[in-house]
Amino acid sequence: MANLRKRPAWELPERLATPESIYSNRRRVLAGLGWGGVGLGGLALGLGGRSLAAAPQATAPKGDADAEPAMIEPALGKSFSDRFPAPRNEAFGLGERGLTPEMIGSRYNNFYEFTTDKQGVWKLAQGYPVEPWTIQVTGRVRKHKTIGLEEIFAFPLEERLYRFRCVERWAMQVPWTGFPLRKLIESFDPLASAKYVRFVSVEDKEGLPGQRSQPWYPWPYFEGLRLDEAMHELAFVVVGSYGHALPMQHGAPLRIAMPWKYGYKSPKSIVAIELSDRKPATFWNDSAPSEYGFYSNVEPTKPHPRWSQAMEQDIGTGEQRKTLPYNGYAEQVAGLYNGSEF
Ligand SMILES: Nc1nc2c(c(=O)[nH]1)N[C@H]1C(S)=C(S)[C@@H](COP(=O)(O)O)O[C@H]1N2
Ligand SMILES: [Mo]
Repeated sequence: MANLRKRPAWELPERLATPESIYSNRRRVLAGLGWGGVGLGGLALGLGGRSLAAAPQATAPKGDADAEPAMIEPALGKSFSDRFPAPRNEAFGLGERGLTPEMIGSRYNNFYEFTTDKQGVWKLAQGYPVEPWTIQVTGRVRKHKTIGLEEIFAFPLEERLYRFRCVERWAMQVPWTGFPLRKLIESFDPLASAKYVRFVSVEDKEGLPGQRSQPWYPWPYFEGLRLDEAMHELAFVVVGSYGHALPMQHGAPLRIAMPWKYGYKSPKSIVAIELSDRKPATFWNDSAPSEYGFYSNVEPTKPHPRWSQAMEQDIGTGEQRKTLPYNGYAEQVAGLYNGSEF
């Protein structure tokens, strides 16, 4: 696709390339210190530390991917491939920022169902079966139902360029393909008592090695949004990236993108959606409540207990830059909040 700036893969700065799993261990999790970010804990972001862009490059991973840059394979294979590429909605742009090269963003993932090693997710995720796939819709809706991929792909698709910001302070810019979450929720005919939406990701102890090897986590992954957040124009159901259906590592066959929130608010590989009158619990808030709130809007002045959120690093360019309130979407979403949300 013409919009892609191709670059050699594996340009990740050394520190970013350090697998988080080296630092995290079971005891830390159980102690409530949580996950993530630990691998970046040594960064002197914004403190006069040397520029990571200039830091020695990561040792190129050995083996197949390095020798022979792999295609980014849609988990659906050829299924629904006729829906791509979808027309781009120019209302959602990146300003002066460029897109992150696909080979970087799709080789550096958080998907704990496979592994906590960000560079290992894509390999373990290859070939994970996503057909057939069903989504159970329950709760405060008039239309309880089970939907499949035919229903999901019946929504008209569009491409949007979105910023993405992980709480671990890495950031990227991705062309997602999908449709507004509002359209999906409206199709369930929610009752007036529906105030929140809850998502559940796939559970599969046999097929997902990270669910087997990390039994201390409250699998399956679950997330939630206030209904007005979920109905906001920016809340997006994602079925594709870079002009094709999603590769597994990005959460095929469908995931959510909430670009003004930290990345963990965008659940992957969703199998259930529930509309509720009560605020749902979330995977990371349950695991480490002092570190991960329910709202989790990107906010540079609210430090994470273990690190400042003032700065972020672009995984494509290595650039360190100031974190923007609501990840740059303040104009669109600040009105949803009164400032007390955590
Ligand atoms: N089911 C599930 N969804 C998930 C996660 C996960 O581990 N499991 N990780 C979250 C986190 S912390 C981030 S930063 C993003 C990463 O998305 P990406 O790998 O597609 O960039 O997915 C989010 N959604
Ligand atoms: Mo994240």
